[in-house]
Order: sequence, then C-alpha cells, then structure tokens
Amino acid sequence: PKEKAPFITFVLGGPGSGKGTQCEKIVETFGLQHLSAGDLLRREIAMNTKNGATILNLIKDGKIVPSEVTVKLIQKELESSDSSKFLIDGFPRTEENRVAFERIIRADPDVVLFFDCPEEEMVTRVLNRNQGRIDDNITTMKKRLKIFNALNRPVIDYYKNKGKLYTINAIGTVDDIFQQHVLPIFNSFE
Ligand code: UP5
Ligand code: MG
Repeated sequence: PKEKAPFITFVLGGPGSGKGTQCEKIVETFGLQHLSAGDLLRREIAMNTKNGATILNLIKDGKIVPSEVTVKLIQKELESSDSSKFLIDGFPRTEENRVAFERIIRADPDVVLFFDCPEEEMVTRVLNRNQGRIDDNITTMKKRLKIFNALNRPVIDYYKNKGKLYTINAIGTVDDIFQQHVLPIFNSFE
C-alpha cells in the first residue's frame, strides 16, 4: 500500500473533445502519469484477454464497459506505479463508474477537468482522426454522443456541485487551449 494518497485528476469531455491530446501536453510539462481508460480497454482487446471480446462489442456500439472491469484496470495501473500524480482520462463515464471507483479505490479526485466542445466540432475531429479506431465512424459517434449526454453529464454536474470542476473551452488550436486554459490550472497547483 502507498504511504500517501495520490493526487488524482479526472479528465472528462465528450468523444473527440481533446482529452487525450491535452493530457499529453500536461504530462510533458508537469510529469503526471496519464491513464486513459479507453486505452486500457483497447489494450485488453489487443491482448485478447478474457474480457477482450466483450469490451470490443461494447466499444463498437459506444456502450459503457462494466465498472468492475474498468476500475480493476485502473487500479492495477495505480498500484504498480511509482508516480503520485495521475491524470485519469475518459473516466468515470457514469454515476455508477464514479461510485465503483470510490468504493474500490477508496479515493476521490482532487480535480476534475471538463473539456467543453460543440458536437459538430467533436464529430469533425473524430471522423478525421484516421487511426483505425473501431468506434470512429458516424454511426458509432452518434451513439457515443448520446451516451455522453445521458450518462456523463450527471457526473460532470456532480463534481461541479462539489466545487472540483474546471470547465475548459475546448475550441481553438491545441496549443492555445493548453496555454490559455490548461496551463494556468496546473500552475496554480504547483
Ligand atoms: N484534436 C484534438 N484537439 C484538437 C484541437 N484543439 N483542434 C483540432 N483538432 C484537435 O482528439 C480527437 C481528435 O481531434 C484527434 O485526432 C486530435 O488530434 C484532434 P483526442 O485528444 O483524441 O480527443 P479525446 O477526447 O481523447 O477523444 P476520444 O475519441 O478518445 O474520446 P472518447 O471519450 O470517445 O474515447 P475513449 O477512448 O475515452 O473511450 C472509448 C470507448 O471506450 C467509449 O465510447 C466506451 O465505449 C469505452 N469506455 C468505457 O466503457 N469506459 C471507460 O471508462 C472509458 C471508455
Ligand atoms: Mg481519448
């Protein structure tokens, strides 16, 4: 067990809002460890683990993988890491995810970032990505947006009410968003 509670940032925002891109920039500047829940799930698919096929079918449909599965993957990363500061990207997606994390990890995020981006822009970005992601097509993207609005918005509201939410205008160039909005937030924690 770790001696001190880690500093945890949840990074939320719709599909294609720029979570992963901005996380990479935060890592470069501040050295936090980046854990993308989606990447951990895609790694399970790639490694053909026992949950791999189930995860693939859910992601293909934009649906949420059971909390147990995702939280265990995150837990393994947290416990095997030497870092004390984490960016958990794309999680929690639902209130149920949030409660499962609190129950299993016994931790709360210190900070929650929300990349606020118009839907048309998110659709354009995702359809232009071209990295072979099975969920980057218009049919799945529409489902991802629907699920984001129905299930992730309540999580965002929850952290807003707790005073932990930083809403970031996610329109503009990658560098401008980082310099103008993200950098000042992390500078204030240093
Ligand atoms: N891009 C980035 N910033 C830009 C900018 N400012 N201007 C112009 N272009 C910009 O960016 C998306 C694309 O836009 C990239 O090509 C980038 O270059 C460009 P990215 O940084 O990748 O955005 P991100 O918000 O990370 O988008 P992503 O598609 O990863 O978001 P999702 O939340 O949809 O994907 P995630 O991998 O988190 O989840 C995928 C699926 O896994 C979910 O739909 C769900 O089925 C499952 N899942 C769970 O079930 N549970 C979980 O806890 C997590 C995932
Ligand atoms: Mg991402």
